[in-house]
Amino acid sequence: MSETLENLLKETRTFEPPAELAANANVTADAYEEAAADRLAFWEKQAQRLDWAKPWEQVLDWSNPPFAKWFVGGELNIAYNCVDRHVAAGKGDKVAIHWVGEPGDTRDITYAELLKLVSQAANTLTELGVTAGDRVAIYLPMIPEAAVAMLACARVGATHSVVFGGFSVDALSSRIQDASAKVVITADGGYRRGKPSALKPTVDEAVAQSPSVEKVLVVRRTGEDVAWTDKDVWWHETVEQAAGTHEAQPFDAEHPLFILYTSGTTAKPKGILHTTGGYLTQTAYTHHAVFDLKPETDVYWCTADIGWVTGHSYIVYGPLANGATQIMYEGTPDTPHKGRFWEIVDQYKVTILYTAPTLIRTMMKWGDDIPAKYDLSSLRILGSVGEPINPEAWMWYREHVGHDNAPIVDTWWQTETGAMMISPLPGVTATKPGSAMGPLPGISADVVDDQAQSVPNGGGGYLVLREPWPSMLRTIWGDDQRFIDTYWSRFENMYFAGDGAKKDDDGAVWLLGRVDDVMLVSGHNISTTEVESALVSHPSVAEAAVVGATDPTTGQAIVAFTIPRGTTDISGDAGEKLIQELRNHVAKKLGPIAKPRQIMLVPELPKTRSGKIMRRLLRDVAENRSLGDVTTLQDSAVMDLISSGLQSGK
Ligand code: 6R9
Repeated sequence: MSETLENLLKETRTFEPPAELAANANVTADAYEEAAADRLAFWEKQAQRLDWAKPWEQVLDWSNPPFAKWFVGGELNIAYNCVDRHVAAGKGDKVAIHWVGEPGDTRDITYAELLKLVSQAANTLTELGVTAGDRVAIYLPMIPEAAVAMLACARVGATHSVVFGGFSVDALSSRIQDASAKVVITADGGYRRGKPSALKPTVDEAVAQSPSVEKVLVVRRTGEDVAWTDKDVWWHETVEQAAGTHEAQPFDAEHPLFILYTSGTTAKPKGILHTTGGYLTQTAYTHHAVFDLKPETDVYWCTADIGWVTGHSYIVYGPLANGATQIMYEGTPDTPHKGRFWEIVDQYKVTILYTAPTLIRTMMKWGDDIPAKYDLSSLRILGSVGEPINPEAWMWYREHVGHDNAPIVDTWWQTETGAMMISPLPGVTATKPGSAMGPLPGISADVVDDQAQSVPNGGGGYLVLREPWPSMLRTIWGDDQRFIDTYWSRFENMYFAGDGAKKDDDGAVWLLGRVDDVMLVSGHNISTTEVESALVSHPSVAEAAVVGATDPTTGQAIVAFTIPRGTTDISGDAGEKLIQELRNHVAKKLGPIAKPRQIMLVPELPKTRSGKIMRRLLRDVAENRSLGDVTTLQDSAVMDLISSGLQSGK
């Protein structure tokens, strides 16, 4: 990139933590000082949140960068830490998971029940021939068995690879093959949008292409008919019949815990490898610190899918290591009605909610009256993850969900980082709408320019991490060289995150989207995020996605795809008038350089299963190309919807 990112958007609003929360917060400002004084001693202290079977000899071995070893020589069992030890501490009757099925069925699972389920599943995996170091693929809907399966793998030392239920045969089989998975755990199907949605046929096809698979363990969820092969065994005929006790063995702190494939926008997906001790230390610590979790009184809900890293770190490992009581929801937010999320918050008196900007913008689109119908007063902390949260979406979240006082923690991290890296602390940080604020204690994040120099306040550039952190990826599965090339070669001795960022005048960090998405307009680097945020700040706009399309005069020109808010009239001339108004609105907010060449009003945007906008596909539309790889798209019909809307001139 020729010059660093323009610094367009200014935000002056700030929100102090509520006094009572600050007074009782798990983590105070001292944590920053403590970590700054001695980063390794700080992480060593956090590791003591866990039960270790054998203590470590060295906190960090960084003698062969970028290959880190944390808590060298230490041994622990992850499932023991997430389940057994809470039962041993007398908390067996505490609910671990309030599960809510989409059709309305529910299950409350205590820690004692979870221990039995995980032990049974561990015994079954052992019986199926799974031993420590083997890989197991998990392709399940959001049912408790998904968490049980992950914990059972961890318990026996098998490395799990969770694949989003709903990914195609190709996506599933390439992931199974890349990891040479021995067993696949799946279900007949799950419920989505009010109907059973089959999973088993996809698995059958994928397994037929994957010679490494010896057994397929199948949970019965929908009860629909499924084809059966000689590799298949039913969960209810094995796990549910297995012995309910299992002795957990400790594993090395660097034992491989899981592989998770990043969406892979172009080439082959990358199998991000995480290990045991450092990963659990940082997920548990950040869950405790950023959500201020009080395990005895809080009801925590992370709305992510288990197939996304957020589900791994903040549904399964972090919360369970901390002995939390949490909600797990199977379905979509609008089934059977658009108030479903708020109904669950109201019914279970959820105190901490962790969701994604895409969901918040969708709720904005559906209208303020929907959350207003429910009692959301139990909510005391709101989290956001997955994309930059536009300032107006942040304000909406605060006003309509957080009753104008629950702090919002905008948490920046990646599959690769394993746990949160940049976020406010709810009892410490005065927050600004749209900013993830600053690195957490023990984390060295920075923004640098092309020459790897730290930018001053007010400057923009690339987000980097200067020091190794406990939950960092250890490599790309089977491809150390790609690990080095992708993350450690852009700048010397720094991890390159691939995100653009800026520091404002107070030093707060603003994430600006993926560097690959940055637009170069007449020699200026303009971030997609800032233009999108400017569009979303217009009262008629619910969501926006912006891309740079080739342009003969400006190099690239800004093309925006915009979803109008629920009640906006866009018929006939009104649509054209709105488009002109929006172009002027952006120019006024950000300056004439950022004025979109073209704005299209669309009903939907293409998103990944974790809710990220796939700008690459929109670029294809904007440049009149045929669409690239759509296998990670949540709903493939969306692109037809967008293209047909465009052709008919809407
Ligand atoms: C956890 C997760 C990682 C990418 C990351 C960045 C974007 C995530 C964000 C955010 C701005 C935040 N991202 N959280 N951008 N603010 N709070 O999302 O992991 O699916 O691997 O995506 O998501 O671009 O680089 P993953």
